[in-house]
Amino acid sequence: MTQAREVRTTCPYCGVGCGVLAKVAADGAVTVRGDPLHPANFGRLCSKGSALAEIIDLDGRLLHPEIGGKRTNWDDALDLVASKFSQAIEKHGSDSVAFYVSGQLLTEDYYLANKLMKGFIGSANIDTNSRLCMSSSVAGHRRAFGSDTVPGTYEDLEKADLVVLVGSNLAWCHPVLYQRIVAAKDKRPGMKIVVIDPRRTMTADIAEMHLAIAPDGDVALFSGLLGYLAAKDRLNRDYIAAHTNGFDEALAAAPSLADVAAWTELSPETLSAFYALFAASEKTVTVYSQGVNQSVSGTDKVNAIINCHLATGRIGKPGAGPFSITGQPNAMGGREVGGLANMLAAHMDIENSEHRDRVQRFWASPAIAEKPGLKAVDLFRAVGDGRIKALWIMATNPVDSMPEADAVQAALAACPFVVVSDVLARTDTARHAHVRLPAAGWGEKDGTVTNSERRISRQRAFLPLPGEARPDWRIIADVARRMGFAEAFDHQHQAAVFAEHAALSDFENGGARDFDIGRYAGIDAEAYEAMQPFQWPARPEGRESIRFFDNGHFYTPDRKARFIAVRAHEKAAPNPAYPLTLNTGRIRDHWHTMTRTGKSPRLSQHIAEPFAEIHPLDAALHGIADADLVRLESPHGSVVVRALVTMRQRRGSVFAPMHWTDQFASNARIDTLAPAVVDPISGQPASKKIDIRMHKLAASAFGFAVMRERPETIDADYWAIAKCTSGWRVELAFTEARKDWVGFASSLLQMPEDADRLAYQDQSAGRFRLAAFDGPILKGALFIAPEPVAVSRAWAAEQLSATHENQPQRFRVVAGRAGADRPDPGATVCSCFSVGVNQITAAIASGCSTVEAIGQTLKAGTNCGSCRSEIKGIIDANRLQAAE
Ligand SMILES: Nc1nc2c(c(=O)[nH]1)N[C@H]1C(S)=C(S)[C@@H](COP(=O)(O)OP(=O)(O)OC[C@H]3O[C@@H](n4cnc5c(=O)[nH]c(N)nc54)[C@H](O)[C@@H]3O)O[C@H]1N2
Ligand SMILES: Nc1nc2c(c(=O)[nH]1)N[C@H]1C(S)=C(S)[C@@H](COP(=O)(O)OP(=O)(O)OC[C@H]3O[C@@H](n4cnc5c(=O)[nH]c(N)nc54)[C@H](O)[C@@H]3O)O[C@H]1N2
Ligand code: SF4
Ligand SMILES: [Mo]
Repeated sequence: MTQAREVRTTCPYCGVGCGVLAKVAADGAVTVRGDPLHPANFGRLCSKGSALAEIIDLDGRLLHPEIGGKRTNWDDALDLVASKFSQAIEKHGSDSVAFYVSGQLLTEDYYLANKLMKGFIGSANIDTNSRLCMSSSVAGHRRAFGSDTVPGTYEDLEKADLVVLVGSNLAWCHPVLYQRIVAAKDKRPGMKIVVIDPRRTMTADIAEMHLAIAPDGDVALFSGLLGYLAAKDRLNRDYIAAHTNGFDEALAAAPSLADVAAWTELSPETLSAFYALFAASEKTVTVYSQGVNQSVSGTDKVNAIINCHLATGRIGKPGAGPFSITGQPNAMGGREVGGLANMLAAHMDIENSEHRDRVQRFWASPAIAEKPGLKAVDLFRAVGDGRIKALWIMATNPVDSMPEADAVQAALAACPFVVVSDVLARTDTARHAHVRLPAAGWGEKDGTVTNSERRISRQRAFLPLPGEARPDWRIIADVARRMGFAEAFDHQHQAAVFAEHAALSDFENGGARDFDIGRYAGIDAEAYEAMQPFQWPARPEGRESIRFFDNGHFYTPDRKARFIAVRAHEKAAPNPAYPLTLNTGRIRDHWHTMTRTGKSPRLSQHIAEPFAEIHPLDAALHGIADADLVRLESPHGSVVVRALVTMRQRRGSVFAPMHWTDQFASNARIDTLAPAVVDPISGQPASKKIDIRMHKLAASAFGFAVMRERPETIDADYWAIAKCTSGWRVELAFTEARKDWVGFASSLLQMPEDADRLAYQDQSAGRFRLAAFDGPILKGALFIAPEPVAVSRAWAAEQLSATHENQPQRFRVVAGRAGADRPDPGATVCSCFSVGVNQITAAIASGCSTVEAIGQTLKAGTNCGSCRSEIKGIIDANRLQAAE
């Protein structure tokens, strides 16, 4: 019998980069826990990290290479990919092919993809989903620092007296980092938090100040702050003189307080209070992510923030600095290898002939890209108009995540040759592939990732490779060899790829480039296996500071940082045809296009349906009530989602998550609405400010169903499906009521003719209920009503796991009612222990008045802690109710 073993690895989700201990029991069962020794998380994990064992099953996996949708062998698939790419290059030139890659590749995969395209194919047509994610931060860093450097480290968030979170929903998107701030604030209650976000997110619940800024008011806000700091004499003149250029021009661009107020729609009092707090807090960290990056003024927002830190000398010091926090597990690794179309490898510049020459000599390559390649939006346009003849997509799902997603879909459908490497067989993108290559997933592959604080950690395999899946780096090297580049891609082990990457970072560096991990240039397989997490720089000689720029020493020609004179754009006139602003983003328990979190019953319970957060006044104006279905429309497309009416939303704005795809809902791909409008400097799409209109979808019937097997197709005008413990749960709506509900139920529940069923129908009232049993096992149940169905979702889903021996128990299912002995837990709040809102409310009623007390009574919030702010929200809401 095999022995149980525990493997040190890293979480494959967000850029916090938490260490994970994955334990494989003797019987093969996998459990995970946080690695207490990892410096990113010290043992903590969030809800997504805690549920990692639920997503490693082989359900839906792509396990064999496919050509034209048919299984084939690796040799044929690789030969075809290599020959199609070679032919296109020969016939149409090297710019007629492209790679579209991902911040979810490991550094070794990414390094080889970039090397193949830029050094051997000789084009820079490799771009990445990081274009949609933090390219504005990269551009802002390069403008200010001359390099793409993140100056600080996580510890700074704990040491700061003031943490300003701009366009970051840290509580849901970087939960462990958020927990670290919460813990620091508990210890040092004087610490202040400011959240700048148009909507009141869960993150705002720990904030002293929430500035509900008008969309894209950030340039005006921070430019105004620079003016305030100068006016109040709070500048660090020594730092400005010694280490920077361009201060006067930047200051001259600062707007008046009145202008800032007009731009941000914040009162002068609120602005002054924030400015005074910033001015007074020497130890300030400004954290920012997508509310800053994903904007037409994204790069300017980044520089407006950095300007304020340079002007006060608050950079690279313990507890002080601007901090761009990355989304994906290896967004930073991608930047290090130069995976963006406008970068070279190892933080070198494609426009710099010396750099190009250096990289080419190091690679001993036949070619080197001479100019930047196509950025994501332009790249898919070039696919659409036929300029790109062969495209290889790795570890990303652009048919769901790119703006003008329907145009991207059409472009893929028209492209002569599309290759998709993915772990799943069915994604909205893989559907359009001529060749599908089965990639090894998390837990099966070995490599490195770099987190937001420049810390490089190992991901380690603890599972065998399933089917014929292979690690991405190996697939890329196999194709490169077949294209005639055998010598440069003869790596036998991922350690050899990492060693080469490390050697390039140190090659003719001599302190001229920030990214240097030369200490690892000679690493062998054994040392690589034992590698501990480390932060760069890791130069061959000696140890050095883990922070950058405290003493200047920027990477510009004169070693000084650059202030950038940024001005707020003219405010666009409202668009009467599309009067609302759609803001898009994330929820706590789902990851992007749900290819992994959608497999987890626990994570699928927190929010099981696509939705739109709408302000109560906007809802009233549109005749929309909570739980109605609404259609959101832009000139590019339309979606149907559930209305969530909430005061957390700003008037005039609607928020919808980016997660739902055609695999999980009838019509909820949010990027079909987004125009492909980008920041002119970074090329990053403006995913947070989309002109839309909205109306209520008149439904004649609503439905809810649970079933053991996922139906092949769902014949309803609206549906959304989510995994639950023993099957699936589905929300339904119909514009016209049906006559034959039994027929509908038969196909939805995949009910055999002779199934044992109980049904109830009131045709005139539009009500129908049916439950089908296989012995004591519930096969499925369907509930139809003229209004949104009021059955407890958690209870109904649980019935799939329960046994129903006798008739009263079966009747209860049809009645949609729990017995008095089984109270309805309500919507899941704590995913780790499956605790619902009703259970928490009951505990509050019986005397629990703190998050800790709830934890002691129900365990809720005591594992990953991601739901603690929601629990606090429920306690506060109950307190308010009691006071009324
Ligand atoms: N649970 C979960 N966590 C994730 C991910 C996930 O899919 N799910 N994805 C990861 C990835 S790749 C990324 S990039 C990160 C993203 O992490 P975040 O950037 O924190 O997440 P978002 O929800 O995209 O957007 C953040 C906030 O920006 C606000 N915002 C919108 N417009 C503006 C504006 O004009 N100004 C300001 N100041 N704020 C604005 C939005 O209201 C939103 O609350 O999350 C990572 N972590
Ligand atoms: N409207 C709107 N759109 C957005 C955003 C937004 O906020 N709003 N955010 C943008 C941002 S920040 C991001 S990062 C993107 C994310 O968008 P995507 O990158 O498109 O989303 P994912 O679902 O993470 O796609 C990853 C794919 O890789 C596969 N995969 C997982 N592991 C591996 C592996 O090891 N190898 C290979 N080959 N494949 C693997 C998964 O199955 C999945 O199909 O979305 C962007 N789009
Ligand atoms: S915060 Fe959560 S999702 Fe992010 S790395 Fe840590 S465990 Fe993974
Ligand atoms: Mo991202």
